[in-house]
Amino acid sequence: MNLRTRKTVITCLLCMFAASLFAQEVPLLGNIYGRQYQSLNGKWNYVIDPLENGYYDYRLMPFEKTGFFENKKATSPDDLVEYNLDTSPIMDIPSDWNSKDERLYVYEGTVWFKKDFHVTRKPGVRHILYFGAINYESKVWVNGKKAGDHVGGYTPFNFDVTDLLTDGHNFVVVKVDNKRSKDGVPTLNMDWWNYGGITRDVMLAEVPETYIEDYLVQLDKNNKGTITGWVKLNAALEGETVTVEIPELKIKTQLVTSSDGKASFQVKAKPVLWSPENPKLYEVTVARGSELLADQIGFRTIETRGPEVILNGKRVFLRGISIHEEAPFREGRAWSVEDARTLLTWAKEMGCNYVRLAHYPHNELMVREAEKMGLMVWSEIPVYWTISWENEETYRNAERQLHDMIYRDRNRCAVVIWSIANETPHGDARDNFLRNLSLYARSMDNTRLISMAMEVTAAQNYVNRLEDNMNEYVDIVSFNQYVGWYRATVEECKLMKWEIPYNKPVVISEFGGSALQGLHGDKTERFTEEYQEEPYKENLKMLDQIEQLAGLSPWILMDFKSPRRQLPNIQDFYNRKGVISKWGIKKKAFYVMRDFYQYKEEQFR
Ligand code: GCB
Repeated sequence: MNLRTRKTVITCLLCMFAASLFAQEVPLLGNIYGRQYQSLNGKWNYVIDPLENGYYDYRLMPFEKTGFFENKKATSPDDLVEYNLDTSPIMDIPSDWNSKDERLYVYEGTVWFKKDFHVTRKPGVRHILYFGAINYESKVWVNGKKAGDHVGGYTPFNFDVTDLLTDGHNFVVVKVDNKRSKDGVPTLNMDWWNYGGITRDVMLAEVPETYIEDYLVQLDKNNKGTITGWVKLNAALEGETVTVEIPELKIKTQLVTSSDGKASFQVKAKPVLWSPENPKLYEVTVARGSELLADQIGFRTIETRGPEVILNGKRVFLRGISIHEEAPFREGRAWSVEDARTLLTWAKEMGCNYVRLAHYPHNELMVREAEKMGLMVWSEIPVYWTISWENEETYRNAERQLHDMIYRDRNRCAVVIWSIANETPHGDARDNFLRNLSLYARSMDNTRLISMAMEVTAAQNYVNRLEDNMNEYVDIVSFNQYVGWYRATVEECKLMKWEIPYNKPVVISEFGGSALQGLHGDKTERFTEEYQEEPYKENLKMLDQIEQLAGLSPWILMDFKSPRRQLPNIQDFYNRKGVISKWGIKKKAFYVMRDFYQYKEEQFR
């Protein structure tokens, strides 16, 4: 063993020793669904704790040893224990609590969750507790001992809990707090429901002591005849052999890790390229010893050329629609494959080849389904409206969410755009914040396009001019605009001129209007389907005049819950800008979009 190898082995042993003493957050496991895991979805007990009495004592000092995380039981009739997680009500996880318990409909605060589970301990096996997402802040204990904390409601995280587990019965307790805060990401104010809870899958993964932490397999950005990527182990071990196989392309390549535990590769290949017309995915396996990860991966290139978006070397029009992670046919958050399929099938029926997943990273299954169905994806972080631009902690939080979004989905060829913000106010502090985010995104992934939803909220003498210092830092110029709904009249659409002084593709990230599905009347009567149809018709004519127009994602596929939307009998806490109702009924505007996309498809054929 040479000196360098010896040094890395020692570092590694020290890391393993440290890890064996306590639980810790570890880098996210790539491809969680391709691993060996036990699902911890299902029945969890919960306790509503508005005063956080399970966490703080009466002097508001956090409990160190006692607290609801202890999951204590009275052991004698005179024992005083003022909670009982076992006999508390039960909630199905994943879910948002707002739609599960009337008392929690508009609740913002702490809820405790507890789940019992069984583990068979085996030598050489580590256990990683993985949460797809918890909104917004969470603290996790296993068998009464701290596993870790997390902030941010829409990205996954995981802890190595091996040394907290016992052979046989175990329990996990999670304190979830969805209180909004000024310095949070998102901040206090937003136009969607602040669903609280453990909103995505929970898994306990089993990995060997040294395991494949993550990998990347993609088409070379500059060479369609080459597949490139890397495999990374959790330990900085040199000389380890890993294998990447793509049987259908007759690729089997053995790699050897360097001292950082990473091995890169490049192989010649001529894959059938993934596209909306042919969303071809290849079976890919990444293996080391007995550990094998299976994935389905597609290959494509995406770039811009002047005002054009180019997919696999060919100009494409992004026929899109915006979507919130809101469940179809029931109240609450969407989280399952079925939810994803329903929403995305509607988008396909409209003629889409692209979806804008707003305003935060959606669950991984949604992105995977979009990929299978041939839908390109815009993925976004909740840097929304007016967040605390000058606060460093807020920046770190946003950057962490951006990192985790890219990290989770960088093997998904369907994702073509990373969006760093939505409708943010101009100013130096904001420019600085977003510039840093954009540079960070590019440093993590230079194979995709970067954008953000800018805005145009006024016109002078009917001239709408988009000016934003962030132009330099995006590949696609996107903006939201609501002519005919929030400003000007539908008739004025005809008079509007658009000046976008940038030689880049323009994608209109939002436009639209509201209608209560089934409410009919004159086209001058707000909230009727006829009224909603008009801005759609007129905006499409108006926007199609924009020279650099390369795509659209009107607002929005389906009605969604929002506390901002108060109008009784019309809104009832729903933003009604959906072109489909919550119950799957299409409004008139849906068909306007479908016709337009038919025309665009023909135009770009
Ligand atoms: C917007 C926002 C979106 C809102 C929408 C609306 O510009 O980006 O989050 O829901 O307008 O309905 O007002």
